[in-house]
Amino acid sequence: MNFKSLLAFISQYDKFIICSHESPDGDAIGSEYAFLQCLKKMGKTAYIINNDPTPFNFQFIDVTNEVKHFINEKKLPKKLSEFGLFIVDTNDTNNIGVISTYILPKVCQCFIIDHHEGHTDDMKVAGSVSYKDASSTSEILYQFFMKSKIEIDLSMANALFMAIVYDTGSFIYPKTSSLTFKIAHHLVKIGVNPNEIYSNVYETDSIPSIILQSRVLSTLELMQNNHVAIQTMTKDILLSTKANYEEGRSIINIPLKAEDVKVSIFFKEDLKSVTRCSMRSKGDIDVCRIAQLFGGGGHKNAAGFKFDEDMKVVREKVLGQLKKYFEKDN
Ligand SMILES: [Mn+2]
Repeated sequence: MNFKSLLAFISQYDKFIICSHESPDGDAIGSEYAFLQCLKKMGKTAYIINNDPTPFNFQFIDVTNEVKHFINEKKLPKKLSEFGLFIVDTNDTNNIGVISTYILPKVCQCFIIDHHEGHTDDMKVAGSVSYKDASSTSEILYQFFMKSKIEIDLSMANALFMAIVYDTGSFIYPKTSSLTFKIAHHLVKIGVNPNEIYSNVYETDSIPSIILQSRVLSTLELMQNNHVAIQTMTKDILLSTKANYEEGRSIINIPLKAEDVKVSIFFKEDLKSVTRCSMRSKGDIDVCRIAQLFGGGGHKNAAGFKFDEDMKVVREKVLGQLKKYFEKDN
C-alpha cells in the first residue's frame, strides 16, 4: 500500500475534520476514531463530524467522547477554509449527508480513505487511498499506522478491532484475508478483548429492535425459485415498534442463512421518509453493479442506493436486473 499522497495531505494542514457516510457503521466509527487519535499523535488538531449520531452499540469505543455529529452551522469550528477534510469509508461525496452542504464547500480540499467500489469526480478531492480488496477501512488505516510508526494504543486498537469485526461479519465475509487475521492478532496482543467487543456490538440490542426484526421478517417475500428474498421496512413499522432506523440494519442478513437464498434485498424507509434499497449477495452475483445503475455503490456482495421513485417501480427494476442472473439456471 502506498501512503505518500496521504502523508502529503496531512503535512499540508494543521487542522482537519474527519467525516464518514450517512448512518455510520462500525467500520466508519472505528476508523474515524482511530484516525483521529493518529492525527492528534502527529500534532494536528482534528474533529469528527458525521451526518448522524453514533449508533448506540458503537459508542463504547469513543472513550473520549469525540465522535460528534452535525447539529447546526453555529456549532462548527471557525475558519473552515483552513481545514482539510477526510472522508473515510465512502468515496461518494453525495453519501456524507449535510457535510456535503455545510463543510465540504468551505474546506480547501478533501482526501478519501476507503475500500468501496467506484470513485468520485468531485473537484474538491485532492487524493485518495483506496484499496478495494481491504476487508475494511480500518485494515487500511492499520497499515498506515504501522508504516508511519504511529503507536497504536489500546483505545485505537479497540476501535480498529471493532471496525474489522463489523465489516467482516466477525471474520467471515469474502474480503477477510490472512492479513485481516494478522492484524486482529496484533490488536489482541495490544490488549483488545474480542469477547468484550462482540458483546458490545452484537449483544446490546434494544427490545424495540427485536420487535422490529419480527415485523420486518414477516414482510419476507421469496422470488426466483427462492433465490431472491425481499424484505420491507416502512416508516409505519418503525413508528409502531419505536425502534431506530439503524436498528434495522442487520435484518438483511437473516434470509441469507437459507441455502437457497442468493440475494437479499431490503427496502427501507426512515422517519424522514427517505427511501433506500440495500442488497446482499452470495458468490458471483454483483449487486454493486445494480446499485450503480441507480446512482449508488458498495461492494460486489453488499451494496445499496437511495431512491425517490415509487418503491414498487424500483422493486420491479431491481428484480428485472436480477432476472438476468437467474435465467442461466432455467
Ligand atoms: Mn467499511
